[in-house]
Amino acid sequence: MKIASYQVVTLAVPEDDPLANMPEDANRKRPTVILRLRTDNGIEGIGVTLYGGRVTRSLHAMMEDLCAGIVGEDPMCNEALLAKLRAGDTGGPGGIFTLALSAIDTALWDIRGKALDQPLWKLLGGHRDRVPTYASGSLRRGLTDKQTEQAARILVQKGFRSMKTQMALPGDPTPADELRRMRVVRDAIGPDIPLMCDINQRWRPEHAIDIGSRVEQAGIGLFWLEDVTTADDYAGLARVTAALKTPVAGGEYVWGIVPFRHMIEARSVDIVMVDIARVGGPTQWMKVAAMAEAFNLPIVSHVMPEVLCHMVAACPNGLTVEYMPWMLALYEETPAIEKGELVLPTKPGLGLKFDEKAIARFKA
Ligand code: SMN
Ligand code: MG
Repeated sequence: MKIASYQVVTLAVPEDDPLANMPEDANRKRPTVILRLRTDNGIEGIGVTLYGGRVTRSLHAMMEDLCAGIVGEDPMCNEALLAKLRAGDTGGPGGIFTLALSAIDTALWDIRGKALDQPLWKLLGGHRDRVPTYASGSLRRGLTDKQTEQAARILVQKGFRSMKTQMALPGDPTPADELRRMRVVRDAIGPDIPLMCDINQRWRPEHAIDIGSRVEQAGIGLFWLEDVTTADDYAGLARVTAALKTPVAGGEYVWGIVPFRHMIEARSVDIVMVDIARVGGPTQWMKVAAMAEAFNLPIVSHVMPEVLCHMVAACPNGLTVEYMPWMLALYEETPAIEKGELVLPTKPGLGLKFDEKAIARFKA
């Protein structure tokens, strides 16, 4: 089997909120680049990447140039192909190079699954066929307290058994403002729903310790506090992690696998979060999972649950999948949620098929 051809398409996917229907601006669009990688025996593997922002045209071109370099190669040899693409002057190791590589590696794994007639989660380790999931993307810091309360109630009504909100509110919030927002969410969802909270690197370490402690003292009960400060301030993160009882999660913002070594060695986080696009695809994601396992740390996914459910289900330390629904509309069907758990597909590869009508509608 050989890679025969490829097609790259840039999409503009609406920034809606399919879970609670509480968008900040549904007219805003998220640039997304999709890849179809085809083999000489008729298999098509798919991959998706994002975060190109204003340089999405460059990301698109990067993906085409990289794919051109693997035509004629064996798609089952991910490591050899990734090494070939990394060699020479390719603009790596981070940035749009890695975002493009991630989609290519995903498509290669999809091809492998289809060639072997096995779902990806089994090929990667097959630890379990269901994984816990939590609602994400709805309880954003930009909403008012009232909107947040409504959205939280909707998520509970929809059957989500775990969800994520945000602090570091817009403007110049006092610690009391931050605490008020957390009370709004906790009161809306009741005492029993695990609640995560994302800071998206917006606090100083001392700020995180102050507000994190107040949230603890108020009995809000957080399942984790995420990206409390600058993602590569490993010592600063470790200070917060040591000071709080609340588990600290982080990792979505760093590139490749090496920063995880530093983060884990410094005990910067209690829960390792890995973004598939920034780490460079499923091959690299699984390496970080193994690193975390060796340090007795759980691993969690970031965005694209329809893809990441495979990786979290594959490894023994997979904790939960972020149900960030941004990309669900790209596919004919995505994994169902039953009793708060994602049901892993039995179809080969990713088990996903692009919805061609949606793809045509979103074409940039
Ligand atoms: C997040 C950040 C960037 C893109 C999507 C989502 C957020 C999360 O940090 O964890 O959901
Ligand atoms: Mg986050």
